Amino acid sequence: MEQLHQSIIDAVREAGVIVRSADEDKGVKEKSGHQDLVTRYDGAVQRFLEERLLSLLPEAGFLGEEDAPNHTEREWVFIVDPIDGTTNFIKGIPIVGISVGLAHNGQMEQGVVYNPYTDEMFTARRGHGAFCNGKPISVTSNPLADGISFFGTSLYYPELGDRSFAIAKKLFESSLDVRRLGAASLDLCYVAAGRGECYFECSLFPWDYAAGSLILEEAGGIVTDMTGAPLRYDRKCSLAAANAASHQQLLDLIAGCG
Ligand code: 2AM
Ligand code: CA
Repeated sequence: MEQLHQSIIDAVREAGVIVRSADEDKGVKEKSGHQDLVTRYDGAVQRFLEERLLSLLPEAGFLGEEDAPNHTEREWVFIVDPIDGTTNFIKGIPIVGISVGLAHNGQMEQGVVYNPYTDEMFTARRGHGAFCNGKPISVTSNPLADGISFFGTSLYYPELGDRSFAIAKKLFESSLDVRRLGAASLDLCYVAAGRGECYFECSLFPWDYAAGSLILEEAGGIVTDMTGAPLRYDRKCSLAAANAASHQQLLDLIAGCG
């Protein structure tokens, strides 16, 4: 497992070279709509990772953002977002995650999230702790009142906008301040690394949070959906993630927003 983990990290680091050396012209196209964009690099990085990862573990299935799922009923499944934060990537905002999770019978066993611009490699194996560039990381013990609150706007679902901003407004009033990074995988890693205390988003796909959720848990945090139920990795989910000291407070605040 340790050897496999290192090989996954190596593959993700190589994928980072592709992202970092992207042309000015990224070949931007609309996917489902005006706010849902994709570049030719999303597909290229996914193809690179699919080939590399399946060569490491040929019996695994593969679930990625950019293509059809491949044998996701298998015991082992890679769950991959080749570029998390595509809009940041297009705009030149250096907050982008290459996210690779490895699930075993529906439970995350390994998580790797790499920001190729800051050269930060967040990693975790179940039961072995969480790391950034090889150094152990852990959540803070701050209550929300002393915390930074990350959130995502689920912008692909305009009907969730009012709810997202209502919760964000409450967090703005109840914590030190709010931040919106634009890459769910890194929101989770930032809470894991103690750069903030909580994160929520009303609707995400498994590839956005698979790796980051394990990294956060291994750093001592708690992540559930916004009702407090365990995350699922086979369909969309809302996300409520926090250090252990403020997770219940976050759930209560969300429930208080209706
Ligand atoms: P992306 O950059 O890979 O598209 C921003 O709020 C977060 O939502 C990002 O992590 C973004 O990932 C993710 N996201 C992208 N497409 C989505 C979709 N259709 N539904 C929900 N979340 C999405
Ligand atoms: Ca993506």
